Amino acid sequence: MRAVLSIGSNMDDRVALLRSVFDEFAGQIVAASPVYATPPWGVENQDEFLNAVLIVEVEETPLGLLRRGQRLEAAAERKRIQKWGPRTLDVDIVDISSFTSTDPRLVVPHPYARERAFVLVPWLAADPDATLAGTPLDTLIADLDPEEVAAIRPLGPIEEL
Ligand code: A4P
Ligand code: MG
Repeated sequence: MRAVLSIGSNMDDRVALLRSVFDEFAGQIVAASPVYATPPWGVENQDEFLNAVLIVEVEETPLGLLRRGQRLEAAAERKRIQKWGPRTLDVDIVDISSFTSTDPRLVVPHPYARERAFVLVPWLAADPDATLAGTPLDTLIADLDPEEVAAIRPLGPIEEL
């Protein structure tokens, strides 16, 4: 099963926390975006995020993959204090090939993906041919606020940070 993961951090050692996800999926990563610095979305009065997108090929079920991400969040001592608020590590499943779900435990495609430059811009970098529910990513990005898109700033590949 091929899945698109969006990972983000705006607390503690952000690069090390993102790296923990790259390490977890080592050998299963089909493509990865650079790491981007991104302004906080949703709740704006919090620190800048680092974000990246990984495309992984894994054996487990979608819920198994969700649990794997949640184990990484737990290892990062992630606390759920505020929706869209500060976090050490967030691992979201953005999309899974040939799979959709409206189960609240796992909504796929991720309901906010199409509104989030911090997801779409890295995803396009990782996979220029990607589509979300049939729409090419560059079309979705063209519908976003250009200032929001311009604020997504590439820092470089995780190996170089
Ligand atoms: N869940 C359902 N669908 C999914 C899915 N596709 N992937 C459930 C992952 N989880 C999914 O998530 C709450 C529940 O969603 C989980 O129990 C899971 O079963 P959570 O991560 O505990 O809650 P949350 O993160 O506080 O809320 P939410 O709405 O998931 O926040 P988001 O959407 O993750 O947004 N700004 C920038 N620049 N960069 C960011 O990375 N991230 C957020 C968090 C806000 N602003 C940001 C960023
Ligand atoms: Mg989340």
